[in-house]
Amino acid sequence: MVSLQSKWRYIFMFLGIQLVVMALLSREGYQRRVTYFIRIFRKSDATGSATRNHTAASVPASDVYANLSGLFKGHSHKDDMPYCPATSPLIGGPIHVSFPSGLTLAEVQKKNPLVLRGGRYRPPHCEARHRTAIVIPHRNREHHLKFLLYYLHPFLQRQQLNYGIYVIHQAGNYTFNRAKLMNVGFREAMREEDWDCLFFHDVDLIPEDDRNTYICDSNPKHAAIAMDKFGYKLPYKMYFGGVSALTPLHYLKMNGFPNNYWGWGGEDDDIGVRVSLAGMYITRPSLKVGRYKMIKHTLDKGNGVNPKRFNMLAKTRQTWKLDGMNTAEYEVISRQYLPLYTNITVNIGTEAGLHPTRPEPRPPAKNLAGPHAAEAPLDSAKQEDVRSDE
Ligand code: UDH
Ligand code: MN
Repeated sequence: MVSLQSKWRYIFMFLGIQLVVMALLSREGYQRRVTYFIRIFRKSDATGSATRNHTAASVPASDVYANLSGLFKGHSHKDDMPYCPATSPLIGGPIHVSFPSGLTLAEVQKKNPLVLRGGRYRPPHCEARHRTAIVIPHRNREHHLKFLLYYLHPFLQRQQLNYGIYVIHQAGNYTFNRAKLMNVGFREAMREEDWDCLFFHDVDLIPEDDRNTYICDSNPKHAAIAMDKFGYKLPYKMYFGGVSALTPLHYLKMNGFPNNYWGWGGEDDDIGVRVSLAGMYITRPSLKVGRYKMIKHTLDKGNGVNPKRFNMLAKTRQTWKLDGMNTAEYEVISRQYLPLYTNITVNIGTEAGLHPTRPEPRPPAKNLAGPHAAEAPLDSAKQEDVRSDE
């Protein structure tokens, strides 16, 4: 038989426990706790479907042009506009990416009426907080470029950036050199505008989430950390390939990228090593947002695997100050301000220099020699200054 006294004791204990539970719940925010528990059940459901269709967030992937139609009304850019909000209200998260066969550049142009000549854009209703240049190394990938432009323009507009797209096209058929083209892109983009961030961007990588903001961090950023071809995760810890973002200061601090990696492979690892040799470190967005789809392709003609890459990589510590932005020699062949991007076609020469097959020029006749006639035609920066672009 339970006595009356111990009955009361149980009742008080029960009430006491209830009070403690209620106090705990209200201290942490009752609502948050309840939603947390509800989310536990939802979470298992969301991750289940994510592994099935490769979409990380529970938010459904949207059309990259959704959210933008409101911008087209009254779109004159004025000088006295307020700054854009710190987080763009146009950002929507996961983006649906597919590659329809009939797409044309004219259609991409029509979908992007606010993009100006040369692929430049500023938000129509506010002053952008960030100025970002996209630098794309390119040769014979027009098909990929078309898709990248289709997705990248609205992606950047959703982020309310002041941006410009530069395609650096390697002239001729000699072995491709991705990193040297980036050096060209850096110098040629900075020549035009005081960009505060440069995104070095493979032509075949399409971002799948617009929360992956194309602005720079305090250290060099590797943006393409979760590609479909690597199962949406980093292939190895030091990987720095695909898409990376550096401020002009970061870029110069590490003497830019190497010029001597001809052919496929190694240059991205060299760049990663340069970051740490220059006393910086690599930052990354979360795996959830740093997601990219790579347009399927095989190794290009003219970009065979570079057999010297491992030997070269072993020497980066000795070479990074001797080879890079300070020694990048090239000649701009043309600069075209196209409707969706600025195309810079460039001669980057070969391992043997800019004009390896051209016979030695004869010394100029005395009375014809101008101020630059005696200069070797190698220093492209000087040549560029002389020819002054349109
Ligand atoms: N690129 C060109 N033209 C070329 C070579 C390279 O534009 O001829 C540029 C382009 O921006 C490309 C980037 O350089 O995205 C990197 O080259 P890549 O795409 O060939 O490099 P990736 O690591 O190649 O993607 C992987 C080899 C593919 C073999 C897969 C076989 N299943
Ligand atoms: Mn590729």
